[in-house]
Formats: sequence, C-alpha cells, structure tokens
Amino acid sequence: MQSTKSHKVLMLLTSDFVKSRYEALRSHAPDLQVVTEIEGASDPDVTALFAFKLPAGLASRLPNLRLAASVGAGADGILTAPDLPAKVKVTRAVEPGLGLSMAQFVSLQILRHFRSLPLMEQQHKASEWKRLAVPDASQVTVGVMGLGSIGSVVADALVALGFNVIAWTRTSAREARVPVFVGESQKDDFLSQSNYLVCLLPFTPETKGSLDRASLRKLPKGSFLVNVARGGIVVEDDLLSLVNDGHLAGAALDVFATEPLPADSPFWHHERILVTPHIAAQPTVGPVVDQFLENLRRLEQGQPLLNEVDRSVGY
Ligand code: NDP
Ligand code: OXD
Repeated sequence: MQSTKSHKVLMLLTSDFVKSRYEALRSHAPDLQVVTEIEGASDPDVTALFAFKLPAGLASRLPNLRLAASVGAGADGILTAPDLPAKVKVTRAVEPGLGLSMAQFVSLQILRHFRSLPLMEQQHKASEWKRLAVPDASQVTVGVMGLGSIGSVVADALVALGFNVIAWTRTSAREARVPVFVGESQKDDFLSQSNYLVCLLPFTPETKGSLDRASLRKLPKGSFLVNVARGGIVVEDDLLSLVNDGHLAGAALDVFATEPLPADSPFWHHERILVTPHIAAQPTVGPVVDQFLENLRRLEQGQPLLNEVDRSVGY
C-alpha cells in the first residue's frame, strides 16, 4: 500500500467500538500519525477524521480536514455536525459480513415473535406440554424499508425463510429480487401490506421522524416493528402509544433517539418491546480499517473514494 505519511488522522475514542478500530489502525499502519484529541484552538495538520460522531464545533477547528470517515455503516453521526464544510468528503463502512449479521439479527427478532418464543419459554418454565399452532410464513408480509447494502441481504434471508417480502426505497435505482415500492407516493401502499416492518433506512433529513403515528397507523393491526436503523427515524412516543393501544403487537428496538437508552425509558421492562443495545450488526474491524487506509491513498491520488456518501441526500 502507498504511504499515508502525509496524513494526520484524528480519532475520537467515544466508545469501545471506536477504540478497537483505533488499535487496529495503529497496527495496520504503524507509520500513520493518529491522534485522539486536538490540542489548542485548532489543528491545521489534521487531514482526516475516523470516528462515529463528530461533535458540533470540532470541524471548524480542523481547517484542512479533507476526509471524515465513519467507522460505522451509518455516517449520520458525522453528517449531522452543523459546521462540517461542504468540501469535506464523507465515507462510511461497507463490508459483506455486515448484511449477513444483520440478516441473522432481524430474522431472530421476527422469528422470536412469529414462532412465539417468549410463550414457549414460559411454557417451559411452567413444565407445560402444550403444542402451539405452526403459523404459515407465506401468508405473512415483511416490509423492508431501505434496500441498500444491508437491506437487500436481509430481504433475501427473509425470502429464504418463506416470508412474503416487499421493500421500500427512495429511488428505483437498485436491482431487487423482491417487489419494490418507491418514494412517498407508494409508501402508504407498502405500509398497509407489512405485517412486520423492518427499518433499515439511513438517518437523513427526509427519514428523521418519518415513522410517526400517521405512518405506523397505516400498518395492519397487529403488526410488529423491528428498528435496526436509527432511533431518530421513529417517533418513540407515537410507537409506544400504538403498542399500548394494541394497534401494534410489539417491537424489537436496537437503536434509540438517545443512546445509551436512559434508565427511565418506558421501553425498558415493556412486556411487548425488546430492547437491545445497538448490537444488531457491526462492520468487521479489519476490512473497515483497510478501507479507510485505501481511501487516504485514493485521496492523495485524486481517485474516487470507496463508499463515499452523497452529501446532497445524506447517505
Ligand atoms: P444504504 O445506503 O446502502 O441503503 C439505504 C437504503 O435506504 C437505500 O435502498 C435507499 O434507497 C433507502 N432510502 C434512503 N432514504 C430513503 C427515503 N427517504 N425513502 C425511502 N428509502 C430511502 O444503507 P445500508 O443498507 O448500508 O445501511 C442502512 C442503515 O442501517 C445505516 O444507515 C445504519 O443507520 C443502519 N445500521 C445499523 C446497525 C446496527 O447495529 N443497528 C449496523 C449497521 C447499519 P435507494 O435504493 O433509492 O437509494
Ligand atoms: C452503525 C454501525 O452504523 O454499527 O450502526 O455500523
């Protein structure tokens, strides 16, 4: 690999997730200058950021920043920084294993509800031999919102499990093996058929708060939500009231508007809501670090970057 010595990289060690990427970067590129904080008012030597979140006010202290790379699959933690100059390129992590981990996680959540696992566990605890009816997946529609690098793998896995799968996208640009509904004009049609709704949209100005009461009410009564995208896409109070009033059968939530989920959140301990701590899937460390190093090299060569985000649409 071409030398990356001309770069100074800032990594913000905001979590163990980022720390493990930091350690991998140090070992994959021992000569690369990597700092974890900036000293003084500004650092003109920092050319690249490798982080999950970019706090407001930091970008303005990095006048020569050229690349802001997300260590995660979503780049919203970087794109939402209000002072990120338009000239800075933004990338995100994409790797094949991520879709598969997500497919496992989403299938787990859907099957847990579809095959009544909590009830089976209760029966086990009560030593109760009671055979439950086996439901027919072909009569059940799973709607996957977002058919990107992850959503498309999830959709294929759910088809393989026998579900009727449909998807919703912003444009008709993607190849798809399932029926696709496109844009706002087809959203209600899509929602009204989805017995399980899987959210795999990026968090953008358009998707923020888009799963509100009006949208969630379009789902058939008794539907189940799996949100593995970003908490801010769902209006959490609306979701809670629709679960409480029985319109929705329940939800599996891996992401929240505020993370970690505050201790007083009503989602904790809710009988029909399962909370997991943003662990549905994670890009594998090695490929993500290699992608970042390759992008530093491409930046030098003036070549197109891998997995660059289109800043005009936010993903
Ligand atoms: P991609 O960018 O590859 O795909 C995004 C998909 O969403 C595309 O199909 C796109 O449509 C669609 N989309 C975007 N905006 C809209 C809109 N306004 N209306 C309808 N459809 C829209 O993303 P990935 O599949 O790689 O990742 C999806 C998200 O999953 C990430 O942004 C991240 O937030 C989340 N994630 C969560 C993890 C977890 O552990 N919980 C782990 C990894 C990712 P089109 O095809 O037309 O472009
Ligand atoms: C994410 C990730 O974007 O974990 O949520 O990669």
